[in-house]
Amino acid sequence: MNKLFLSSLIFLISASLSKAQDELKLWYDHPAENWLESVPLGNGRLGAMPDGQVFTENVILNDITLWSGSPQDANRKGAKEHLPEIRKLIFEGKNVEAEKLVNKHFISAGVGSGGGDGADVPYGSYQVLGNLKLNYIYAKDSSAIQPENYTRKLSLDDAIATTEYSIDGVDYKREYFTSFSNDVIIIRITADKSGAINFNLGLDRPERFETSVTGDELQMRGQLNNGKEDEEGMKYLTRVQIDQDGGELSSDDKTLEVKNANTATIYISSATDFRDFAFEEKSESYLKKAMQADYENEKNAHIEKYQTVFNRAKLTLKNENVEQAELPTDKRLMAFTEDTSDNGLPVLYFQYGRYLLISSTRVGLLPPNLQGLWANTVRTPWNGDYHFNINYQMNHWPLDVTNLGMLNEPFYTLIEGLVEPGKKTADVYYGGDGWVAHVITNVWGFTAPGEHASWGSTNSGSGWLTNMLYRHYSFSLDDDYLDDIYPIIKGSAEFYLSTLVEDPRNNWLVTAPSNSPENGFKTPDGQVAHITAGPTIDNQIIRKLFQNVIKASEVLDVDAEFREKLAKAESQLPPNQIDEHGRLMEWLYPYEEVEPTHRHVSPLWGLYPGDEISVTDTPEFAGASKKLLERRGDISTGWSLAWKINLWARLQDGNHSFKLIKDLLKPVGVKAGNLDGGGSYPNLFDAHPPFQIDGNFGGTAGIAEMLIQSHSDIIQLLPALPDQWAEGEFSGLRVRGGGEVDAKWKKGRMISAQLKASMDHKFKIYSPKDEQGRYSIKVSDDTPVEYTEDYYTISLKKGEHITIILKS
Ligand code: FUC
Repeated sequence: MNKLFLSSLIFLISASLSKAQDELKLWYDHPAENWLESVPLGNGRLGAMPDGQVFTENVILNDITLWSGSPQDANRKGAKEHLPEIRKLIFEGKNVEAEKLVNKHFISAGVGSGGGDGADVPYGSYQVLGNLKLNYIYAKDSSAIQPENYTRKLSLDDAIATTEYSIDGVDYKREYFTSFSNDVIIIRITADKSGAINFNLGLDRPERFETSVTGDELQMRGQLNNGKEDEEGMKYLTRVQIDQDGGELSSDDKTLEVKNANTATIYISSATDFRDFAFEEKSESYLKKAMQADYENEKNAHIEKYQTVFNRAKLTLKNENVEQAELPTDKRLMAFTEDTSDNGLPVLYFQYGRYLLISSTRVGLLPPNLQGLWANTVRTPWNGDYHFNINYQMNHWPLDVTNLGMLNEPFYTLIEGLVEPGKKTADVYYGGDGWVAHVITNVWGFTAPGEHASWGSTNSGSGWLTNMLYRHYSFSLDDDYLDDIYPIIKGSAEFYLSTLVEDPRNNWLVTAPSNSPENGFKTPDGQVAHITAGPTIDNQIIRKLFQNVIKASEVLDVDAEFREKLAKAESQLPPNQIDEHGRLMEWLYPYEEVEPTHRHVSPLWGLYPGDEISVTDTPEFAGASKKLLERRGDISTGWSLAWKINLWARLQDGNHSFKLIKDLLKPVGVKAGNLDGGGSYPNLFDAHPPFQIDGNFGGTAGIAEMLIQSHSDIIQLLPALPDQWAEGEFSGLRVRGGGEVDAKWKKGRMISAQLKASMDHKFKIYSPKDEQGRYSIKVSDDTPVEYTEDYYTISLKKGEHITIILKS
């Protein structure tokens, strides 16, 4: 194919695809009738979800740091004295008896997470900050007028929401954003007739608040329950001021009122004393600075900051179903169940995941919790905490591949904060070295096991976390970062090295007690147990951890002796095993599962997010993984569907991944007449149910995984492209080794791709022999390219790039 022809082809494709790319928005033709119909805004600290009602609007406000509870020592004293007995019972096959002992002596002290309802116990809960309640007043009584031309929108291009309608001959517009510039929430109300804006507003929350007006400022302040006797927990202060043009501003002791204004801009500033004693001053200075800035300047600064991050990755799929793509988002979601040819919807979902990640975490602060930073109650499901048996990790799956690597910092900082408390937990329960975290944590550094053996004893949580810390290094190759994480990942490896025990049947080194996240099995005598030794996921995680620490110590040239110990122990870890049905085994022994379709697909960790099982290198285990995945079935909770998108992508079955995208996009909610089962709410929040943001992030990662893979340091382009996505393009997807890839494809075949190196690295690109000649590599200079055994290998220096084109 000649060059000229190729570039005109690429131009034509880009032109035909660009229309769909303009449409990155969620929109509705009616106000939100419940929380899950309203759109989320967030600047990584503050969140806002306006319902867009015409007469009485509620804007739900959030602050990612707002937690009840307090630090506590939840380690159960004397736990390790029971360890030998627990282990003995496990190895004698008396799992039920072992589980009883775990429940008695080896769970957290106190009430742990309060059964997931821990708002008033020391564990605490992430809580809604409050409600901004607005009453809009029009010239005529609400019973006499009806709004027309109503639209409500969230633009992902500029992170701004709008509500527009006409009423009684006046066009109104509200513009909302959580500013990435001056860290406040801003709502601007305009009308096309002067003096037409009339409203009053107040603030409240379900409990623990006082409101007052000082001068022109409405304040809400309070103190949450720390779960201890004095109940003196976290303090917060929210301030609201209005900047108006024309008309009058007045107040009583609880509300602000605007009459006959031409425009009104509402500024909401809020802060808590989480790690910050000067929070009252801070909330004041944020407010002042934002109000001093010109509105348009503030908005533009917000857009610019947001776009610098958001625009780093783009995706377009050719979409011929324009009619469906133009439907309001709730109807579009419904229509997708019947007709999946609206390729713009998965693209929107992909970019929405990136938007949500950018909006729910910030460098220097906290990572997204179970609901990102959007909660509407003081008792958030599962306390809106950080779960380590899938959820917290899944929240960060799209981070590197979709070019948001800078948001790894809060993920890292939370883990770093677990090291000191985790050392105590390691000692009190296991007499172990290093540090450990189990299944849950809060912002107070909780590392003890959960309060029930059936779910709370998984102790590979910290291993999984540290593997993700290393994964970020694989993408960035930033040695300073490796230096920072090394003590953390080493400490995690030290824990397992010091606490693994020999399984008497095979002399393998195993964790005990532990469990395969939340799944139970039948013991040979027909009883149900969870507690076991060496579940497959633990073995895979620890194997990877030891390998990572070995590699890191080599790069950093430290700890040669420790490296040897790790290598020796690694060789004694249990291998993956296949049962008589040809399925990958979940436990060390071929137990029968209690719930064959259990949502956790833990033994497949080695396939994704791990990489020890792959179609190319370990086809036998890939086949056994597939059999297990088939046994689990597709339908499950939101995050489980999302995990399976990634798993099928690793099995290189794009059509099956696509089928799971359809499942993840199944409408859930009051109007869909469906409140059960995984899927998506009208605002495209993931339904576990209830709302849990992990599925959004896992789905985004899954779409990326279908388009590009780089596990085991091998780049695979379009490894799991479904038939439905025959034509498209992406840019800015990242691969391990510090590379960034742009690609275009047509008729399911890649026509051109570019790999840019952001670090010096030897890249390997998979191009199987039977299709040899399918790609030729055109290099920007004379860099040599090797082709051996299915792979192109090419060394690039930082800043260099290569073009990969379809060979004629
Ligand atoms: C894990 C899962 C549940 C839920 C909870 C928040 O424990 O097993 O399904 O997602 O986290």
